[in-house]
Amino acid sequence: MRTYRIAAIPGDGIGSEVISAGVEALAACAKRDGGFTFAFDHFDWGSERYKTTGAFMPDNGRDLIKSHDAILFGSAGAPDVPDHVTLWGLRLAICQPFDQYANVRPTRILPGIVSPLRNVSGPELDWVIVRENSEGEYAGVGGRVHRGLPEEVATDVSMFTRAGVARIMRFAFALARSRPRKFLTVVTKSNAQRHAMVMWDEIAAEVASEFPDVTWDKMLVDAMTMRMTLKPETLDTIVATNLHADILSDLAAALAGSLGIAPTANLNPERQFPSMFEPIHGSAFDITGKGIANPIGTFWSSVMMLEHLGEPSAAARLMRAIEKVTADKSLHTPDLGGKARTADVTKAVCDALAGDNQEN
Ligand code: NAD
Ligand code: K
Ligand code: MN
Repeated sequence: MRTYRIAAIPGDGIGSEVISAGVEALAACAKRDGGFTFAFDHFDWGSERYKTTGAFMPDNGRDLIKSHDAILFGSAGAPDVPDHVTLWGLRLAICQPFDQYANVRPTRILPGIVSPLRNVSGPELDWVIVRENSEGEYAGVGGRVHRGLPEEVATDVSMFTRAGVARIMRFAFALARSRPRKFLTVVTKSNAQRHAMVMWDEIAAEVASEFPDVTWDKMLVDAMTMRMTLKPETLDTIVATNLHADILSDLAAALAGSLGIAPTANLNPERQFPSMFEPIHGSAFDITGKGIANPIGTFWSSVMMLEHLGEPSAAARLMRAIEKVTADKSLHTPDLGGKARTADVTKAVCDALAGDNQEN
C-alpha cells in the first residue's frame, strides 16, 4: 500500500479549522480508495509561535518538511502581527526556498453556487490562473524606507529574470495546451512598467513559438479586470506576475461565488522540493473560532494535491463529493448565504465519498 507523508501547517486564524476539515476529508478519501494511506505530520508554526519564540518556524523547519510528499497549508496572518511579517516569516519562507514558482488557481462556478455576475451560471466561467510565485513584485530584494531625507522615500523593487519569466511562461503554455480550448491570455502592465513587462511580452512571444497549437493574446491588467467581469467566456488559461495574479485571483474567486471556495497549488514542477496546497483565503479574523469557515477551498486544494501525488481517481472522487455538497444549498456556509457549519460540510463530503460507487 502506498503511503503519502503530508506536512500539515494550519497556521493562523481559520487555518486550523479548515486544515482539520481537510485532513478529515483526505483520510475519508484514502479509506474509500483503498490503494493508499496518508501519514500526516502536524506543525504548529504560526503567529502564536512567533509571539512566544520570535520565529514562525524552527531554524531547521524546512529540513523537517523537505522530504514530505506534499504540504497542506492553512493561512498566515494574525491581528496583532504586521501582515508583511507573517507573510515573509511563514508562507514565503516556505514557497521561496522550495522554489514553488508556479502558483495554479483554477476558478469555476460549482453546482448550486450563484455568481454575482448577471447571466453567468457556470460554463461561461472556467479559468485557470497561473501566478508567477518566486520573483517579480515579491522577489524581496532591495526595497527599503530611506529615513532621514527631507522627504522620506520608500522603495519596493520588482525583479524579473529571463529564466524566471521563461519557465512560468512555458508552464502556462503547457497548461493551456492540456485544456480543451488551448487558449492563453498573457497579462502585463507593459505600458507603464516599461522594462520588466516589456520583457514579459517579448518572452511570451518567444515561448509561444514553441506551442504553435496554443492560441494566445495579451491584456493589460487593468483592462483584464473588465474583461473578467464583462466577458468571462472569452478567457481560459491566464498567466500573470506575482502581484497582478494575486489581485486577479481574488476577483476570480469572488466572481465564482466566494473566496472561501477557491484553491491554490504552489508547485515546484521539477519536484526537487515538496509542493504546497492551500486555500486562497487568509486567516479571516471576523469569523475565526465560530465554526463557520467554508472548508471547500481546502477540499479543492486537496483535490489538486491528490492530482499532484498521482492519484487521479481519488482526486476525481473528492471533486465529485465537493460538487454534490455545493449543489445542496442546505450545506452552504454563511459566505454563500447559507447556515451550514464547517463540520456539516465536512461530514457531508466524507459521507459523499463513502457512498461514491463510481470506479474512477
Ligand atoms: P481573508 O481571506 O482572511 O478574508 C477576507 C474575507 O473573506 C473575510 O470577510 C473573511 O471572513 C472571508 N473569508 C475568507 N475565507 C473564508 C472562508 N473559508 N469561509 C468563509 N469566509 C471566508 O483576507 P484578509 O481579511 O485580507 O486577511 C486576513 C489575514 O490573512 C491577513 O493577516 C492577511 O495577511 C492574511 N492572508 C494570508 C494568506 C495566506 O496565508 N496565503 C492569504 C490572504 C490573506
Ligand atoms: K491561504
Ligand atoms: Mn492573495
